[in-house]
Amino acid sequence: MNATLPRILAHGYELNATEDSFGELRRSDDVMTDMAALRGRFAEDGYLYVPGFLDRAEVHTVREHVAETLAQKGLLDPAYPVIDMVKKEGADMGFLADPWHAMEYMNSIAKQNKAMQRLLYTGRIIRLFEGFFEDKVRHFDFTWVRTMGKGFGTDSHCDNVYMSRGSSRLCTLWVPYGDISYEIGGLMILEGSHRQDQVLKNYLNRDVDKYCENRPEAEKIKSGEIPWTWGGVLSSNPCTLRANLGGRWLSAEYRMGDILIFGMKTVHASLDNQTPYFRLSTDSRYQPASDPIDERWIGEHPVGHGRGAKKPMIC
Ligand SMILES: O=C(O)CCC(=O)C(=O)O
Ligand SMILES: [Fe+2]
Repeated sequence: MNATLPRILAHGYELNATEDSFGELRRSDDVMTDMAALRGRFAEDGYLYVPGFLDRAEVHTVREHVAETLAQKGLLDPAYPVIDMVKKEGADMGFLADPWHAMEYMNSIAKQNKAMQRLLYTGRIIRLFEGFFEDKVRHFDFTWVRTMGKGFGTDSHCDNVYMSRGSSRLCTLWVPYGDISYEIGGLMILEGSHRQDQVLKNYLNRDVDKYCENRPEAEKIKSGEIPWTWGGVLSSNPCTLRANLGGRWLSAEYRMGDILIFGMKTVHASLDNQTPYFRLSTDSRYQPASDPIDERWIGEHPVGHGRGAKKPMIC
């Protein structure tokens, strides 16, 4: 039994009932000054978890700006300091279920937050990826800003199904803007899942923006009436997924300043938020500048999963 841990939930399922089902992410601060070792660690683990890599004050500034935006949108409980990001009772985040509204919301929060742009796309992060890729770095212009209220986290998936039209070396950077206890719920990674690409072959080959031209819903997808028929989720039951693929779910009680990097074929999800606090994090994407790029995520207003991204196929 993981006796010292609180209940850790994902999609309502308890993850930490036994030690062979849940554990902590391996830290990679020991290989940060040796790029060959860092690449080796990434190949071995499918992720890099580096606590305290970023300046906490800079991360906090980003949080201040987002908290202010949420307050202006009327989503925070006015009885608490804005910076605590306590969700107002009844504040409806339902619009995030629609991928187009979610994209607009994330893009506007990210674009107006200069501190976020600076933190993610200049300085230490870019230097780290330059060393890691041994190349100039290009990042997606779109930033995924997650303001997760009480409730289920993100279901298990690989990022490949959302952004695989460019570089195979694309990496995700996940950054927490707050100290995130297990009850607030941050990102988790399925141990060894990046080596399961044969088992996951059919899943990994899919692209959420491809649609079947010869199916009845094709017209609605083409016209934009419905965003997609499949949202990219690998499984909404993290326990059966783990039982099938093996490995433990790995996570951490993140602190402001920590970073987590992972590849396109690493299975991940996030823990449920059991508290009234919003969980704030971003995910952003980086690749070698000389590789092709997935055009869906480029430009002032990236098309994302919108109409212009859809590709017909015969099923
Ligand atoms: O933060 C989350 O809930 C999900 C993040 C994610 O899927 C990612 O970083 O790729
Ligand atoms: Fe993801």
